[in-house]
Amino acid sequence: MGLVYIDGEFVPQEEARVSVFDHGFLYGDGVFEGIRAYNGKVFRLDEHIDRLYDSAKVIDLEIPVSKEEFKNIILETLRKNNLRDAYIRPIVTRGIGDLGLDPRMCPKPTIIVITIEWGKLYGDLYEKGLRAVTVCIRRNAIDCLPPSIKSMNYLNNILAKIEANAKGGDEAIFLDTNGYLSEGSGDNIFLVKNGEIFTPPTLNNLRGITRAATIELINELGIPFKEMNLGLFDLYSADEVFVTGTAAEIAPIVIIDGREIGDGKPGKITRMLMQKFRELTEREGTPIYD
Ligand code: PXG
Repeated sequence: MGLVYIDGEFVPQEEARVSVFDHGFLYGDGVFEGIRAYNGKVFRLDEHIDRLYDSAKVIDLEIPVSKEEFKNIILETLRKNNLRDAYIRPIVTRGIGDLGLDPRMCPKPTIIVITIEWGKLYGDLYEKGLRAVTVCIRRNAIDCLPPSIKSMNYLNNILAKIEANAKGGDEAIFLDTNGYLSEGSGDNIFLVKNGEIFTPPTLNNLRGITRAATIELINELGIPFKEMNLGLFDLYSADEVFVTGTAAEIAPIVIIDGREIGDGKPGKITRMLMQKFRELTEREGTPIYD
């Protein structure tokens, strides 16, 4: 049975519980990460830890262990569970408080690390491509709940997912409150037009680690690339569209709101990047075992 790290202890999965007075539970007051390990190595661990601490900083939550200690907790949890290919979910909540909102009533953040064995998110959809739909619900406005915080408040994303499910989409695509393209419910979005690759700047979306890795690959391949504000016109008229995320990796989107993207099959540039990304995840990472 799997072991979950909670505040210094490794607890069997079935007994892994948090208090109903934890503000993570009561208010979604906390931050998290989603990390992958491939073949015994954790992909971009430093980047994920940096983002976790940045998210915590923005919500004024002081994580009571150092980054180095946090990395060791993650590696130790993977070792305790004998994992080599895994999805890793570190969570830091505000901790136990009273029923009021005030975070000052929560003296000690709760630290949790869940690890599970994990393969591919979308199965054969990587070959066939995903159907996506744009959703009515807009991405949280940057001056309300900045989407760059990876917070435990995921209702905005879940509302998008519910809408995508109802409309028969594999993934939801968000616009922001100004009508600019934002991201998917759990991934960043790119499009290809006339041999050039475009993605929205990160103000209205999560600063994806896979997004950053994908941009590195694009630059290595020498493909022209631009970060810019994009809209529905760009999306529907693109030659190729793909999403990037720790869970999704790089996944092609072939239909959006009933419109075929390009010829309705995963595009050449998307497939090339998927291959390069696979090689990257096999090649680099923090070793779990010596
Ligand atoms: N945008 C959002 C809103 C995300 O939640 C990404 C982009 C991609 O970021 P990374 O750093 O992973 O490249 C995420 C990823 C899921 C799921 O089920 C995805 C995420 C979190 C929880 C669940 O797909 N985060």
